[in-house]
Amino acid sequence: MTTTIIKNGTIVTADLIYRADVKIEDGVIAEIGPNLSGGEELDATGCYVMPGGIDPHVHLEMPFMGTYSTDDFESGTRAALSGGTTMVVDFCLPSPDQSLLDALKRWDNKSTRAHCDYSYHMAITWWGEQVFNEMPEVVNRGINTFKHFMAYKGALMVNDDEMFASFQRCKEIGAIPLVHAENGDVVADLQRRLMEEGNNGPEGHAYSRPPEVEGEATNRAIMIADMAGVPLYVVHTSCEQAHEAIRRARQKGMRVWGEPLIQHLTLDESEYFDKDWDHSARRVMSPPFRNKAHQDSLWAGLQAGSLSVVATDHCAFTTDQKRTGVGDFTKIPNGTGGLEDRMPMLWTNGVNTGRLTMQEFVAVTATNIAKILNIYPRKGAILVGSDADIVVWDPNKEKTITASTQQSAIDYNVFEGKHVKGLPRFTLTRGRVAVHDGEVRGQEGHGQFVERPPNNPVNRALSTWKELTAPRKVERTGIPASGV
Ligand code: DUC
Ligand code: ZN
Ligand code: ZN
Ligand code: ZN
Repeated sequence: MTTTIIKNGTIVTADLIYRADVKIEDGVIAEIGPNLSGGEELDATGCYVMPGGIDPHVHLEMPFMGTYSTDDFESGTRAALSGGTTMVVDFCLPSPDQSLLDALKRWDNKSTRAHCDYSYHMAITWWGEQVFNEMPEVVNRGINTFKHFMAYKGALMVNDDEMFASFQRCKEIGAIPLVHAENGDVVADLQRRLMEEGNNGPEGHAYSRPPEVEGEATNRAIMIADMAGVPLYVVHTSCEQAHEAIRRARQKGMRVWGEPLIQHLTLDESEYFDKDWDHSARRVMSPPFRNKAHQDSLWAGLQAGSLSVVATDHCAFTTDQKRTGVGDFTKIPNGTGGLEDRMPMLWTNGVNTGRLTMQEFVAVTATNIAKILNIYPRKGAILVGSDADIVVWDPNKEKTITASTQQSAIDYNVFEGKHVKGLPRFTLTRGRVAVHDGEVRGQEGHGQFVERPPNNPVNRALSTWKELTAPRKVERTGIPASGV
């Protein structure tokens, strides 16, 4: 049995701040209290002992836009640990007509290299009887979330009837739907017009995806989720219009969660204008960066609790990969990195500025998502019996972010030159010290798949719509129209 004791630190959870040591036995928290001894000691003097971060939104080695995202489960989870994140949730993406279970096999092969624990969301990339029939087995395999892309027309996008059918299926099987909320039809039309007018540079990407397309799709997904009677998790909420829709739904009593990204909280749309092509293209992601007013809205949402989780959508492409879009912004692979920088950037720009309390920091980086994903208190907690996924956080440790020292495998960093204060002294993944004073000592294959049992909280629908016929049809036509 290996025993480790974190000594002399201050524990910070989503609820409490108190001084205590933490004893870890075989990867699990065994005891919390004063003056513990009897094992390898890690000195946490001057540090906060917090649940390791959970990033619920990453794309590692993802096939996308004609290429694969460059960080895989090896470099991606190494980057995560380096920044204090101890669990990631990736997206399993079946190709058109591919069985969900076959896609899962591919993801299981890729994730064998993970340094920290992980899980997947299953994406609904097409719709049909097979998908409908396989969804319960996906839940049996420990995956209780299904992702729907309302954008990427002609590729990943699902139509509203498909989304409605899938949301209803999610309700039946105890799963929570996720949405990438952008109106894919309008985006495609704006892209075409911009290209026709000769606006083919990276700034065209931002013009083609205004806040309105996100606000519209967020509203639409919320209404459809309400009709289906399911909760809804909205990924990468980037603007006031989407935040407003989420706020309104929550205020009415719906379980709808919004997830701003650290990139949208700290970088703005000026990154796309009057910059060289590479600079802007490296920052092309969907949704794009917004102006300061939208950033203020996201920070306010975290403070007020109308937004629940800070993620990264880590989907890293090299400069060479980005350059496939020279002359046509619609071909620039969408995605930015952030896994390694999420926790230090949020601490620096949230806690150090007074916008977030330390407990709120823990809530939005770990505890809230652990509860939503039904893995609390195994993850996201400092409690006896919880996995020892812990970050020992030194609030006085500083650095300037630069690609030259990052773990990520790409050749730049969107936060290049940003100064952060607040970094891990130690990161522990199930009791194993993976970061020690800034030195990363990963272990490929240490990471394990975390099963997430079904947990669909009853969402009493506000909608007065009732299904006209039951069971509904699985085909793309024949879904009864709303009776309201
Ligand atoms: N947005 C991105 O920027 N990259 C991956 C997928 C997505 O929705
Ligand atoms: Zn997305
Ligand atoms: Zn994503
Ligand atoms: Zn040391």
